[in-house]
Amino acid sequence: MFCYQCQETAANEACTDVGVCGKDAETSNLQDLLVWELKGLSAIAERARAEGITDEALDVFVAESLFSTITNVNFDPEWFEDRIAETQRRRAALRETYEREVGELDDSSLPEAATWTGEDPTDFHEKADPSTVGALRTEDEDLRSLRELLTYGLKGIASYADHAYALGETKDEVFAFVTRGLAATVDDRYDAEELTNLVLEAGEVGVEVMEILDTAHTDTYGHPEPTEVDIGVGDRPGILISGHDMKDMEELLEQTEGEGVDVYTHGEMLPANAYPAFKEYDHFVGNYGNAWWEQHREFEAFNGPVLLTTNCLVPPSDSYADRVYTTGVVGFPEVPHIDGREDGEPKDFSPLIEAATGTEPPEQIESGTIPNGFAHKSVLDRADEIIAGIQAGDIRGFVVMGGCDGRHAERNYYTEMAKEFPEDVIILTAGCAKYRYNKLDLGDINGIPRVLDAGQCNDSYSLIRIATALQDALDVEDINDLPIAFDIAWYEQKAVTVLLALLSQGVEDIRLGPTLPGFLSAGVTDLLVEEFGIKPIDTVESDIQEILATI
Ligand code: FSO
Ligand code: SF4
Repeated sequence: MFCYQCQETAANEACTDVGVCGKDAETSNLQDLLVWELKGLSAIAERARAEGITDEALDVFVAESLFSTITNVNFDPEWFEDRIAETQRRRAALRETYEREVGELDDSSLPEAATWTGEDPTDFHEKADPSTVGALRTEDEDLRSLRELLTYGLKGIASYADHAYALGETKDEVFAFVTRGLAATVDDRYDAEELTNLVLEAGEVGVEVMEILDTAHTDTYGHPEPTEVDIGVGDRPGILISGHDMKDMEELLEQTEGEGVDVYTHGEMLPANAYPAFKEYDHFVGNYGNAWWEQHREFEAFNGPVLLTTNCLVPPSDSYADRVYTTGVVGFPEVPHIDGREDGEPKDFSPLIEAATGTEPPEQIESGTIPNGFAHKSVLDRADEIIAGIQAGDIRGFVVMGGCDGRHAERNYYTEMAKEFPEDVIILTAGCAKYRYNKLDLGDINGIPRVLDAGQCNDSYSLIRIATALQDALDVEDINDLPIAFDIAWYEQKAVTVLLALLSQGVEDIRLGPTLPGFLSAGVTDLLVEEFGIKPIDTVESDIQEILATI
């Protein structure tokens, strides 16, 4: 295996024996083969699109399949064997349609990924080698780095498109870009410059897809409201829901009402607590625990069943594995899976309700509340107060410390940064990075909390909306002249999309930590440094000083 798609990759170079995340070599290689085949399928789909042949079901299949290869989503080799076989079936059907409607496809004009066919899992395993179908098939390091950077950006885009699709929001342009981008990574005609342009375009499409998802969430569940989320526990059995899928959240709350069980969020599902539609449920108690990487201890102490709707799943310990359920694109061998929706019918979460009945209530691990619900509407509703605060000098500026949390001890940097900023600095956040400082009680400035949490990683879109609204209000032409600095933490591929989205908005001088991506070659790093001023984090002391000098 060879995988270097996340921040915790071994030695910041690559996982080559087993993933630090727990992914085994067999699964990793099959993921490579699936992604390669999706690229080949996209090469044909791109030609079909040019002739006006589109297929939304196929686009969604591609998006879901890409999503399943994001870090900590699916660890089940059988899932990938099935998906690879299905990709080949769908590719053959698309090819047939194309040849019937347009004319014969010349194999010599297609990449091998569009024509290779394996008969069965044995063939898949033989083919699934990193140097044949994975990152290492590209020898030139800069080209490899750009192809992978684009692929990871597309994975994030695909995941957000998939969530929006579940809520009935979709845009063909997004799927069209995913098709074009995937096809480009197996097309030798694309040189470094063209791939760089596609990487930057992925940022623009990233903003677009986050906007679509924002509309899907807010049209369906209302705009998040400032909310003090309870982090204690009730005295009834509980079900814990993690991940990002709000449709799953809705159906779980609906089906558990009146069943004598409480529902709690974990990790990235915390922002569900701020949506008006979900606040209606009395048995929705609050949030339990912290970011994804602390789940071993926390799932164990929770006592009740746990539902993983998306990343981030950590291979479960024996002590609670029998209480874990997956759904959507998440999977783990031997862990029960709640099937998808059929014909508009909701998913059936009754196995979790049955499993919860009679269990001990969650063990109390914390108490108190944490503030949430500061997405664009609730922040911009107070724009006048914020502008007045800036003009009066009460608010010196803002630091965006969004992104991901993770296991590395160096991430303590973000806690220390939050503590060390002077009291006239406001922290804007989204994603699970916030767990490093959202329980610190950093106070407020004239009633405006010093930590404004917009929500999930996809709600980074809110941070862009807030920045552009401030630009208008303060009559600042260049986003970089605003009193806002960016100190982003990354872990998995959605964060790559968020980073590219910020770059597409012209944001410069972003600090990125705790390490720069292992998949960036020296050449691509130079490009990001020269063009955008991206820099690694340094010490708390020097970064605070530098940031304060710029805001
Ligand atoms: Fe994982 Fe966290 Fe939201 Fe990231 S829970 S790490 S960017 O925030 O994606 O899924
Ligand atoms: Fe390693 Fe990250 Fe890949 Fe897992 S996802 S195998 S930790 S690089």
